[in-house]
Amino acid sequence: MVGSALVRKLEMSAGHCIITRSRQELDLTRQEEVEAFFAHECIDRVYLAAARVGGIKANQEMPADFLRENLQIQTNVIHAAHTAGVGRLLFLGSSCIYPRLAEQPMAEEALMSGPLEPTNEAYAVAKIAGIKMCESYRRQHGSDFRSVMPSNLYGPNDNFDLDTSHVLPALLRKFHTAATTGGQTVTVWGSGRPRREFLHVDDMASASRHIMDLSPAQYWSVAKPHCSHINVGSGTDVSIVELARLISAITGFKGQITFDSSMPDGTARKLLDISRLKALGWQPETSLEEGIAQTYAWMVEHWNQVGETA
Ligand code: GFB
Repeated sequence: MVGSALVRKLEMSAGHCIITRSRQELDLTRQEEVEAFFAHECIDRVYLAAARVGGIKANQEMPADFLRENLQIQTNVIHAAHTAGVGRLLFLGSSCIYPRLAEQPMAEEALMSGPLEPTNEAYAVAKIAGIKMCESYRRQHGSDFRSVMPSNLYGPNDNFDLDTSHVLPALLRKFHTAATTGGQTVTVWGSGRPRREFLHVDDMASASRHIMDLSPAQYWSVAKPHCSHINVGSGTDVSIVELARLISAITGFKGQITFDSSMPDGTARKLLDISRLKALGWQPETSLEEGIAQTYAWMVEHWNQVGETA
């Protein structure tokens, strides 16, 4: 999802050549394959968006996979980029790096100030390691390796598999299915009380490009050597029940919303402090309503491919 949005964004301007590899062509968990790729291509800038990602259920059920694969991918890419002399790298993390009880909105300085949320601790630990790798390569080798921490992302090419997806695509699928098949109820996991901040993936791509293009002096005027990451979010959050009502209205569902209290809530609230991002001159453009309507249209248009997932 993020990779394809980055390519769409980069294709909008000339003057560079975009090099991509599909998962089938290059397995980023294989160190030798990654080293051979960087040795062969002449790469100036790297957007490191590749990761094993998933919603609350997938994170809870497969912590070993989330920890191992993300550590492998980012270690291989960051070190190979350094060895090949890549000029600049942008590592994409996640807002789950912050402590589960972090003060809201969460500033970059909240990193490692308290215990993590258990439902995604493994993934968060991998992402924290990625930030610290970028900082360490800068300290030891002078590498211009930067990090951005997005809030919950959504948009075209999202994962709509109900077992492994995040909440927004899951609810789009559930409400659409009920609305088009005469379903009377839609079940939302947990209490509906947790609050999340959602950002359209095209805004994330735009913010990533903006941060990548800043001069070192501009970036490091805001980023700090031991706290170098920049939060990227929309600046507002909604409760899961508010999100469900919004998606219900957009899909035209007329039935009842019920809650499955046997499913976990996860972090009570995740709202990022985006002061650093604003100081660097970037603002989000897509409202949640517009973004959901656009993603819903995309899902319906690609229903054959979406419907193949569970
Ligand atoms: O998006 P989500 O899976 O992940 O869930 P997190 C957010 C909230 O939505 C939780 C509730 O309180 C879920 O219980 N929810 C309600 C649902 N209905 C559904 C549903 O049908 N599917 C899903 N998936 N959730 C993830 C982390 O946390 O966020 C990752 O596990 C990562 O590590 C990612 O950070 C951005 O926001 O809780």
